[in-house]
Amino acid sequence: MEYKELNKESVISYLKNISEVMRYFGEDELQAKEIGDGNLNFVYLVNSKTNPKKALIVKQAVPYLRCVGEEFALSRERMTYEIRALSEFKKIVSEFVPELYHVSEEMSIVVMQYLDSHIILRNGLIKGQKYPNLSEHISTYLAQTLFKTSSLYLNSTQKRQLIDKFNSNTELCKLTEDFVFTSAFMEDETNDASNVENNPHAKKLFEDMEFKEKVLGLKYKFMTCNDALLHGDLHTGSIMLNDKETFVIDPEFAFVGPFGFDIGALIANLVNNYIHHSIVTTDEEFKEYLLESIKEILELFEVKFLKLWSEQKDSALMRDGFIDEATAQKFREKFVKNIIKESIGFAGCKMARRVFGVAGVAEIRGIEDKVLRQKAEVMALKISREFVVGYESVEKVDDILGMING
Ligand code: ADP
Ligand code: SR1
Ligand code: MG
Repeated sequence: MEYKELNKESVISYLKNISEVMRYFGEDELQAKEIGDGNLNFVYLVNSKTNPKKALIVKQAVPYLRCVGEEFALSRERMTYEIRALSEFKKIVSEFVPELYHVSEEMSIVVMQYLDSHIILRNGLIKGQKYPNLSEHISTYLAQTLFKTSSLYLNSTQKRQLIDKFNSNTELCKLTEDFVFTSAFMEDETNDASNVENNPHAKKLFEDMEFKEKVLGLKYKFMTCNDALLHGDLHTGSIMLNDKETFVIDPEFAFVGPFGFDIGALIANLVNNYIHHSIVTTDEEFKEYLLESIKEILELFEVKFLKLWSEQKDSALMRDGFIDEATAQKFREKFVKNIIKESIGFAGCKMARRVFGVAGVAEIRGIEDKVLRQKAEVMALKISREFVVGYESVEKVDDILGMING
């Protein structure tokens, strides 16, 4: 079918021709509304008029960047990578990926399970909601997806095929190169002009050569490392959950990149939330919960990743019998420590880009009181600087907590 941009009326006619979807809805009359709150795409909630709980999500990419407008062209091929990544991750961690009902690369569409009792993690955390399974679930997600798409698990052919399948996601990789590693740290027309102008903190950041030199090193890793298949945009807006279940959505930025990038994205966004609660609610107990969650996620990730690795005898990297077990153990432990270090460098870039860059986060840019917002921005810049300049000296998870509340 030739590509057509849908709206809340035509999405229903489109679905009427999709047998897997109509099997789900039966003869029910359907209604649709657009509920997208992301930066890039359109998301429709389609449900039965008589039984509104019978519902599916239709997500369609349009040939531009939604948060900027039609003048910022962006090819809709990004949905092809989202479809591929959802399918790939479904094979590895099916419990954390929504059910897919229909996908179409031609229409840049995915129809998936409606997560009706789940909330976007960012929104839950802003309200001070704690999630008892978050650390356990997300550390499993990270360990499984990163390990099982890497050369530590796959054989050489499988790994190269994975790179071929994902690393032509050039436009979205370029968006990250530009918006996460570059424009937010210099004068650029895409920045949040109302805030940058005459702002001494922006001037200081843009002139901070020690920080920017480290950012260049991290950007280079992002551009050249082929460690594992990444989600590519694993902020707290890409996780939907409740007390029992956790789902990871929106992997359109997927590509085979550095191990630390997804972990860093998550940590950055948890720290942004910590900053929100430090400045806006001053809820000490919740701040403690956030720090505890960061610690748990990183420590559980290390344990789970190492366990998966110790059980894998042969891979693209390792041949059984190549080294003795004690040497292998030492190699693995050092390797995982490096992933954690690197993730903190990426976390720093990810935090700092949200201060003056085109896309802010609700925790900071959403603060209405200007004085409080600036306090939050200064705190974000201070922590992100600690992360970016100091990530190579991180030895243990407590060093990271020290950088956050130091
Ligand atoms: P974008 O690619 O534009 O960032 P997202 O995939 O993040 O779009 O989706 C935007 C919003 O749509 C999410 O923040 C969430 O509120 C809603 N959404 C997306 N997928 C689902 C789903 N499977 N179930 C319920 N809501 C969803
Ligand atoms: C214009 S950049 C938009 C941002 O939104 C996505 O969620 C990514 O984080 C991207 O950098
Ligand atoms: Mg998104």
